[in-house]
Amino acid sequence: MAPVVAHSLENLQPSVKALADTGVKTVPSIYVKDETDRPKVPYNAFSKEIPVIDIAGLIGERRSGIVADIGRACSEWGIFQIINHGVTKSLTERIRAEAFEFFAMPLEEKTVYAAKPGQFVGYANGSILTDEKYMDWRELITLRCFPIGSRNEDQWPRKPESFRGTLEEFSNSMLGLVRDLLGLISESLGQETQAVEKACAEGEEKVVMNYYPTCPQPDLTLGVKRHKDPGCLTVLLQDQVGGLQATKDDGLNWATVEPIEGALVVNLGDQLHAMSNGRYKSADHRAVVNSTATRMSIVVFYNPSPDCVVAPLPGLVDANHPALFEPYVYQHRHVKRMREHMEKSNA
Ligand SMILES: O=C(O)CCC(=O)C(=O)O
Ligand SMILES: [Fe+2]
Repeated sequence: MAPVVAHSLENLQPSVKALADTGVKTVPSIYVKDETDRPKVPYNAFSKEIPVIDIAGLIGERRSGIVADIGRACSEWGIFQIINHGVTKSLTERIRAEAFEFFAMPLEEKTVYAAKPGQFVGYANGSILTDEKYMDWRELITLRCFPIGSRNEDQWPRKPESFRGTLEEFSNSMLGLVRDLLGLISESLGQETQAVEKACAEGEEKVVMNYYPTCPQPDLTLGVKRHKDPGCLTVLLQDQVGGLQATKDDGLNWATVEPIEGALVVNLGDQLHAMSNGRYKSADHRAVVNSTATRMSIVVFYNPSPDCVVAPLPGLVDANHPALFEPYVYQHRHVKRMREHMEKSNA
């Protein structure tokens, strides 16, 4: 394990963007992954396998077909794309442009928003955790958006000037979409529309912006290591570069999500896997980088409230379908890793 360090200017230097800007020819060893973790499928070998679902006409007669498509995608992949989702192009373009401006700032200016020890929000290089064995080839900023009282507003960038207003607009619009999707997913499980949202208690929304500069040796590293999202539902806005990969056979084959102009990627996290009593997959995914184009993703995470008791939805448990998960408190299970890290960094 690498030692725990603070996200200070000294420790963030050089960030991956600074490395890319200076034209490094080799990847520093801290970014080089173990042989078995390195990507074998390039960032632009796009797959046609991951479902693309048109959700136009949600309230009308198309709804039952959309629900059926979503149910299939959730049980087979745990990841799919949606088009005609109602989040406007002008808003996604604005947030993208402003996030790009943020990452383009000198490291000194970004470090103003650096993650503080023990708090897993704000700006970081590689990972918000600082005790990872290998670093990821990315810079990121994590912004809490909902409930309003949970906002880390001191770390919401003040530059560009319109950033905060755009983030507010984007997170509101995405939260509306997330709620619609949770309704469709609940119905696809044969439950009432509000079932999953209610089961999350007062759900939390955070936005993570990932910036992946070009990398001289993309075969040796990853933008984000293989993982499943710890929360409930994730909606991701990617650009036209490509790099998000998912596997449904435990890493044997990797499918690269094809960038589609105007589409959003939806993936399920561990909490929906548990709430669905194992019927739906938590998407197993990672991001790869490349040597020609900088990539950026803007990711909305919807998680249960920290004190929420997570369990399979009662309507999905009966004599023939015993509960596969004992109830647990969300933060005890999934913030445990963060806690352990926090104890180390406070030591
Ligand atoms: O950038 C991507 O495509 C993936 C990002 C991701 O998986 C995450 O932030 O959890
Ligand atoms: Fe993820």
